[in-house]
Amino acid sequence: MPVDHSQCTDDYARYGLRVRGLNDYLNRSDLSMQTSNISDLCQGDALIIVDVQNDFLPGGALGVSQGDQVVPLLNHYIQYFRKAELPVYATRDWHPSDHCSFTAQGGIWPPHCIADSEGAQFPPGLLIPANSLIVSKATTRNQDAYSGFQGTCLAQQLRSAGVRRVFIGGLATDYCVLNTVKDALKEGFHVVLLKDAIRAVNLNPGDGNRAIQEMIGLGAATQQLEGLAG
Ligand code: VGL
Ligand code: ZN
Repeated sequence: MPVDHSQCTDDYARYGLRVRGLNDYLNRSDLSMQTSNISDLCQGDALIIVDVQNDFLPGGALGVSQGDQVVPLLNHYIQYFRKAELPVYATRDWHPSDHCSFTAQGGIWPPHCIADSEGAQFPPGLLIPANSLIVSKATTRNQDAYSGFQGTCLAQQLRSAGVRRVFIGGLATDYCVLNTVKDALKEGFHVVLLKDAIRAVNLNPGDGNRAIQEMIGLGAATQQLEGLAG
């Protein structure tokens, strides 16, 4: 059921809580959030960090160009969610060594994000809060999953935590971010794509930009830390 987020402020007022939005925090720093009717964080919001793992960073087994640049941006977003005491979720690709998506098994990818390997770890510079929920996906040989919702309990966990709107960033724009955003929308969540905190594989030139347009076309809002409207 669609949720009207204009109610968020009222909820806070009703429970006598201070409304603490992204803009409050940003006003205290030199960053500015684009003007948006959804720029204030409120109860029911969650951050989902998608597949920011060593193998997807430059030099990794499936390195995404400039993939490392999302890390400091995501750390900023994490800080806002932490200060607002809102939940943070992190998905990770977590494959067996003979996973069907690997070229040796007829898939299209080099071996990557093998469970427990160094390449599957989150980079040490990514400051994932200790109480974050980690969602492992594509953990069995015969199934791939680009979406953090596929074959996981993510939707259920978000719902039981009262989450209605998810802010999504990470890697890669044209695969796991795209499919996680699409499933989040299908599951009835409002979605804000963190446009500055995503990077694309771009197997075909323009894949990343097409993915962004597709997500927006399906109903995702966008937000970024700096600059003009995204
Ligand atoms: C991904 C390719 C293969 C991703 C995962 O996280 O976007 N891409 N497996
Ligand atoms: Zn994978």
